[in-house]
Amino acid sequence: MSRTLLSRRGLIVSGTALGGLWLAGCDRLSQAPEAAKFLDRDDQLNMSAQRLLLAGQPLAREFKTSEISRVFKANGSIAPQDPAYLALVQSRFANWALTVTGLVQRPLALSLAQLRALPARTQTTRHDCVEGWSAIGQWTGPQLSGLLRTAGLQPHARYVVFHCADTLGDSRYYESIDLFDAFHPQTILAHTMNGQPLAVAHGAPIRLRVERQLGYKQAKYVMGIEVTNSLDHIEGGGGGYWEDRGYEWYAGI
Ligand SMILES: Nc1nc2c(c(=O)[nH]1)N[C@H]1C(S)=C(S)[C@@H](COP(=O)(O)O)O[C@H]1N2
Ligand SMILES: [Mo]
Repeated sequence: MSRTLLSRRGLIVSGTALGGLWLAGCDRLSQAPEAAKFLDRDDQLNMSAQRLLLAGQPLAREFKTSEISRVFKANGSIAPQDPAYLALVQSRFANWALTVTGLVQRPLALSLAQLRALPARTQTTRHDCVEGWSAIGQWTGPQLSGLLRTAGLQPHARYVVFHCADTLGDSRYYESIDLFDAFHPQTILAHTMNGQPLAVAHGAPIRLRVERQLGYKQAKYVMGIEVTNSLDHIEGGGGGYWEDRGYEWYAGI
């Protein structure tokens, strides 16, 4: 995977690499209980440092409601045929729950009603698909940052992975983002599009909106959120369905 030195992922990776080097030199020290305490604090400092970087992150452009596209193309999976998903549609997602698992302090399972009751952000943004079309839509849903704070990240958390309900060929759709995008204010789990409950074609019951990234990062049919420190063990290891097929993992625009 090629990356520019200045990519945000590069910053995290090199930060981790430096930490690793430093730790490698301090093996004996780290066996002492006092040092262990210090190391814990060091991890927390990494997280606060990341939060500080986040504070200065620019927002994606937001549009006026009058600029919402009259037609917003539905693309990729538009009617998943997976039996478990069809059963959820049948029951209007009454038995659906979004799970938050992995490197968290408190795993969560939230019903659609619970997600809809959370404070929500509404944003009108432009979606850009690599296939060469764009559309402006209005999205409403809770910020991902709120959910992650409720679940509490473990110190080694690096990525947030979205597991989807749809299968293309014989692979499940999935996506992943780093903590910069996960805590970005415009990163939301949209349950509402243009003021209406999200339609199946657009990813019901919830889909990710990570506004500074291309269309394929906007995971639809999100069933589970997994916090990890590596993407290597998931599906093809590329961090997403399309990334496993050659697309760039970092799809910033
Ligand atoms: N689960 C899932 N998410 C997905 C896809 C998909 O096929 N399955 N397609 C991606 C692509 S390439 C695009 S452009 C957008 C399309 O979103 P839309 O159907 O709301 O236009 O969803 C993205 N998220
Ligand atoms: Mo796309």
